[in-house]
Amino acid sequence: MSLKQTPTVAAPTAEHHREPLGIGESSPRISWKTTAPVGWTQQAYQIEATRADGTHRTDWVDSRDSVLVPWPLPPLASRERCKIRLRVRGVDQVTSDWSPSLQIETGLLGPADWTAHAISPHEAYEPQGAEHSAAERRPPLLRKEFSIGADVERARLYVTAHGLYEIELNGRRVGDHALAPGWTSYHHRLRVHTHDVTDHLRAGANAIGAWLADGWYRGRLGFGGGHADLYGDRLALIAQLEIVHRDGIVTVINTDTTWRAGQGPIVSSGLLDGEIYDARDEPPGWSSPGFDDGDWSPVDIVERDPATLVAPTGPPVRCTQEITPALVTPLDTDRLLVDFGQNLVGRVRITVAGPAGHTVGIRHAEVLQNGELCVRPLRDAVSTDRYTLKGGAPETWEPRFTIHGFRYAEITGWRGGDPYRDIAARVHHTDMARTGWFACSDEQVNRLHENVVWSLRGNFVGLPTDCPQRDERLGWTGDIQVFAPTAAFLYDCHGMLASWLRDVAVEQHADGTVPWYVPEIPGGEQWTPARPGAGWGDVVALTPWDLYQASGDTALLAAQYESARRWVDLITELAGESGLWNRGYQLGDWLDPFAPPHDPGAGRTDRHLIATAYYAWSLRHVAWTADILGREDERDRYEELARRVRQAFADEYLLPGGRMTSDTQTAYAVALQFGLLPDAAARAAAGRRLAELVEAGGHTIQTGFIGTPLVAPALSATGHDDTAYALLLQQECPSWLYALKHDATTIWERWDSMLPDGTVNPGEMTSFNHYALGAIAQWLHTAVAGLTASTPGYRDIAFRPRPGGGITWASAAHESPYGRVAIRWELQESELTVATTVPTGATGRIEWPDGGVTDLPTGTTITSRPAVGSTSR
Ligand code: RAM
Repeated sequence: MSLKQTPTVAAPTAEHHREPLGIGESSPRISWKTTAPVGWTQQAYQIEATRADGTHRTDWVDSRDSVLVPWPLPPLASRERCKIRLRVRGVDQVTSDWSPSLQIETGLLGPADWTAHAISPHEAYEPQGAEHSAAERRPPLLRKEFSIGADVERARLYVTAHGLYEIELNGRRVGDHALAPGWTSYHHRLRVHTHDVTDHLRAGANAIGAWLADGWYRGRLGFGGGHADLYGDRLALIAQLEIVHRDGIVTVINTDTTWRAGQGPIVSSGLLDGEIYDARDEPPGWSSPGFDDGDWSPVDIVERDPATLVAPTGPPVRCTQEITPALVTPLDTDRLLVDFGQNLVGRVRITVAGPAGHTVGIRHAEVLQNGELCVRPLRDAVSTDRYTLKGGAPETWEPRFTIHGFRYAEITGWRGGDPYRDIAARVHHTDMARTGWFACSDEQVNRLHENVVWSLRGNFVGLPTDCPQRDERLGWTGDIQVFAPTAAFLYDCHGMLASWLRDVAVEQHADGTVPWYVPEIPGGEQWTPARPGAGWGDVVALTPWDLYQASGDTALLAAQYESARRWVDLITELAGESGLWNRGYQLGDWLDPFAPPHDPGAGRTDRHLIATAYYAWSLRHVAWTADILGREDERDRYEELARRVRQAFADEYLLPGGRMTSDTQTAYAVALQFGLLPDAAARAAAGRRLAELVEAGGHTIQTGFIGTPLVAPALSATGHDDTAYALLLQQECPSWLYALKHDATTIWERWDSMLPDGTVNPGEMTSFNHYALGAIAQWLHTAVAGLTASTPGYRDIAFRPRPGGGITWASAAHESPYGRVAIRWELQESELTVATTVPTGATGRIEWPDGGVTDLPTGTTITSRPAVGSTSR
């Protein structure tokens, strides 16, 4: 009897959504992962959609594609629910069973769907130019009561705010999003979340209540004291609660002038300052029906163009982990020092009991000095939460509208209770799916990798930020530009970054200048007005491409193309005939350890060499993008420009004999990795010189933000893996592992954020949670473990294990668009054994250190080969 094994298909996904409720795409693209016997190839797929008007099956579509295939049906309408499932057929004519279903639901797709208004507490009298009083600035509560019948079929809440919000229905919190709606370019795009609130409603009287707080909208942001009211000085809520009854009738509860505004227990709340909360001011039952809001005030309608309301493309911020104290040290009778054992981002939850009016304070810091919190690196961020008890039974509290970057907390006013039980740190960030893992035989390298993961988590809060602790926390373009490939391996951050890149495009200046950080806020003389900066502005050309490599999503390239083109056109104008970008302000190899601490841009590599290198590299990316988008004329034009700039670069910065005008690691690494050298001989010479320089530097780091991500890959690409390993495994300052001596649990901003003598770097800019220098992790994934995508979306996978550094085994895994890709290699005596996993729909091959190639079937394969080369340290 022939027993043909049938393939199985997992539940499909729509676009890059983790939770496709309230999506903004009317024709979402569909992806799925198949598990099939070795050798199976998809020949066709068929999609079935169940909509209100019945179930529809598409014809079989002859295609091998399974990632982001076009929506096969008429577009979805606003609020439409649709169930999707599919099956696939192989070239062997064997058909799979139907996959499990995916439920998709669109949000409000157009401005006409909005009947809710933006409402804000009534301002009675507003003398021109008068400052708002503290009471007026106090974060308000808003509420409304309504009545419904027993026949609720389903209910949806579409909600956003000027400021931050949390919603309660009948006394119970709606959803678990934190810091919603997140920070976007508010004037252009304000994110709306959709919640299923069916279970919150009941027959008869109901009440909806909202907490509001300053957040990014009107809270103090930025350095040098910062600025408040950057987007406006009035908080507002926009909520549309749509209740569908069993007979199809819809009741809509909108934010409008029938709502009431009152004072809540939050005295003040700021992202940088922390939250002050007086529980004695909690109005009991305020978000339930029957509450007497007679002394609350009316609300005003304020301006908001519904055309600027957008659906999320990525997951919300959430609490993703709770950490209990690793060590609690009493400092005084009622003062505790709590060490959570991990530098993290989020907030502290306390459970306390005591008399009404007693206040417990929580201060935060990333490091200690002399046994106390070291808060100097926070600069003007106060980062202090204060909770005043209402008295009586134990009270549990966590601030609502702030987050801090910390490993240590100092609790003042602590009263009894077991701190190990009653204090917890709650980690917050964009709730992305983890997609990448790495491990090896060297525990220190594993910790380094773990630190990169933690710095990613700490800085991805709806947008990619530079640091979570001090008075900054901005969407710096250069930091994510160098880190995006690493991030896209570790987490599915496509949706979050796609949203941020939209903001970058809308905030790009009329002349094409890309702001240093987005959203752009005043930054003092150095940053405002923004000037075009190499490595930072190039985010618009490089990052969409990096995300495309991970996801295979060409729509992102299309969406960002104009922005990328405007950037390179601007630089072309600045460079003029020479093809060299050698004018204007540049950050260069920012934080080169040889730059003076007060002038981090004054690194040893010629800034204009770096600028011209980036210019050429971005031009090529624009040309490649144009090619994919079928814009052939533009492709040819940018390719030709790129060729000229490469030539100009070589003429200007490459000396006869193969040295460069800046004889630095960054210069050679950039030239190698950005393809700027004329031929193989020049590449080999640059690789040799780079290796010499790394060895001459005693394998300590001699590069900043620009060079650091490129040195190890450039060494690997030119046959100097051993040198790259020595660089990785160096422990003296500056090095990656140096930080571990100081118990680092995240990646630092400066190589010596903590000085060798254990004191905190006195520089103005000393973050302990900055992901840029963590870009080395991508070399761990692609070279140490050897997992690389050779075509976008991991459709073709090359496993290139390069054992070295005394490491005896390494492994990496990535949840790719086709399914799990994995490798684990092990050196035993003189044999290298490699176990690989290739998902259905992808191809895989091993490229051995000795140059041999093994083509792999799908599934898991174990292969061995005599080991070559040195593996000693
Ligand atoms: C610092 C930021 C960021 C960097 C800029 C140039 O203020 O922390 O990391 O991109 O400077």
